[in-house]
Amino acid sequence: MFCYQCEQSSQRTGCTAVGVCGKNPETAALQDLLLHALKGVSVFAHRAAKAGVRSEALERFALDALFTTVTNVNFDPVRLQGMLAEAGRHLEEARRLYAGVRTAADPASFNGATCFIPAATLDDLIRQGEETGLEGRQEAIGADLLGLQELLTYGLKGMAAYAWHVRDAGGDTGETSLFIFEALAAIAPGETTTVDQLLGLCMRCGEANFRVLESLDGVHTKRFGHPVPTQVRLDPVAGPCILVSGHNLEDLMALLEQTKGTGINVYTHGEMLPAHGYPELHKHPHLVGHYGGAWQDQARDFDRFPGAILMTTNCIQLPKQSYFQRLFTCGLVAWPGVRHIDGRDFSAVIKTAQRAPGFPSDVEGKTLTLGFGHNAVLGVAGQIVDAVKSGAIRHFFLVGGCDGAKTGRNYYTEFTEQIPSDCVILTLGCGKFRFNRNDFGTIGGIPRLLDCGQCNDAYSAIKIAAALAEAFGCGINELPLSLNISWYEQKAVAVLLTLLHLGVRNIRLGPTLPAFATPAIVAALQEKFNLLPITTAEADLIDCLKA
Ligand code: FSO
Ligand code: SF4
Repeated sequence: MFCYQCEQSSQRTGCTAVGVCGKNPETAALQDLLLHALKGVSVFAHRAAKAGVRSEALERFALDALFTTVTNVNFDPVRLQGMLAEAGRHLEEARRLYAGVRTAADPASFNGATCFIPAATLDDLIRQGEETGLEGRQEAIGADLLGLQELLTYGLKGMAAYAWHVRDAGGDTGETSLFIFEALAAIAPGETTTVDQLLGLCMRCGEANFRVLESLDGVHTKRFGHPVPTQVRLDPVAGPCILVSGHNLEDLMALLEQTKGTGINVYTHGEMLPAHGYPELHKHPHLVGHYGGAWQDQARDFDRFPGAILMTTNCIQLPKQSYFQRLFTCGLVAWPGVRHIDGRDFSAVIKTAQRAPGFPSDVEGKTLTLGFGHNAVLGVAGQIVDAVKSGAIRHFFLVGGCDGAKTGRNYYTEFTEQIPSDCVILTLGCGKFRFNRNDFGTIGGIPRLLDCGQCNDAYSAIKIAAALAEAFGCGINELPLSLNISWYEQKAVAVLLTLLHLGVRNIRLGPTLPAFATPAIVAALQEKFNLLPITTAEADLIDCLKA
């Protein structure tokens, strides 16, 4: 296997024997094959769409297949086998659609990924997958072109994950899938794309992802109301309990409905924390608080949690035996042997919670305040602008993105701790767990730490920055604003491409630069956007504040 799609990649070059995330070579080969098959589907689906013929089933499949291959989503070879069988059927359908409208090449004259036929057994599928990995492609096109193709692919994966949530919440994602078909068709085996074409597609991916993030904000605020500043309890309440991790607010909503009146208390974990800010979720009195830290703390947190646990999206890790039987997955998340919930019938989760010991007593303790989405922050925009004009607020920092297990990520704790007291920190994503329990105080009643939500809520941070720029009559790059982004997996890649598409410069990206970004790719991004690696908290702060 060879995989370098996330920040955790081994030796900062790529995972070969086994993934640092726990992905084994068999699963890696099946994921590579799924992506290969989707490229084949895309070649025909893109051409058919250009001729005005579309298929909702193919468009859905594009999102499912890409999100499935995001880091820490699906570790289950059997589920991947099922998706590969589906891929074979979708490829037939895409070929048929294209054949019906073609004005150019006969579908039989295509080769490469368009000829994919899923093997009959799991072992043979794995062998097929091994032939589609990155090593062979690197030999064929070189590290720079491969790195750019992968930058695009990971941006598409991240965007597909966000779009999957849009669709799940009732939004329309057809246009997103059409762009995915176009982009994947351009990098299907046998196609030739230049550096400039690939960079162009990456920027268009950022643009498409901006629209996805905007839609996601729209569907979530329509369904659950605009987030409002909310205090969240961080300590347990006596009684049976369910812990909900991941990003899917729809799953949490369904679970809250199904646990009404059962006496079960529901807690958020990891990226689910911002759910408390949404009025339609917060109104449930049995959504009692948040338990634990970010995704990489799950083994410790789940082990100690005395109830059932539901993982709605990434980032799942190898479950410990101590909670294996209390753990459930839903949506696209899968781990071999872990019970999977289809169709949002959470009765098995509820039964497990009822049989588990639950928390013996209330623990009084800390709370934290969140819910600073764009609506809440822009509601006090006048106050913020006045505070900047009077000098009470000197500078804004956006410190957010993903967390991870590496010690180098302490940088973000140190960085925020050293930010002077006349500066405001915007945050989002799971990276905030490095510092969100610290008391940053307020400036003239405005909290110094404004939690905009999940990484899924990057739209809020962008909207706030754009509104500030408008208020000051300048561009985002001229604002007293520094972006210090931590990345881990491919959703962060999609958000980065969106920021670059918007022309945002001087972004600090850490804790390490992507392994797929060759020196030539890094040089290109530095030249165009002055993308910066992190150094030390002290030096980076001085640099941010000197402007
Ligand atoms: Fe984190 Fe995981 Fe939100 Fe990612 S929980 S790392 S970018 O999946 O999604 O920030
Ligand atoms: Fe390694 Fe990350 Fe790929 Fe997992 S997803 S195999 S940790 S590079």
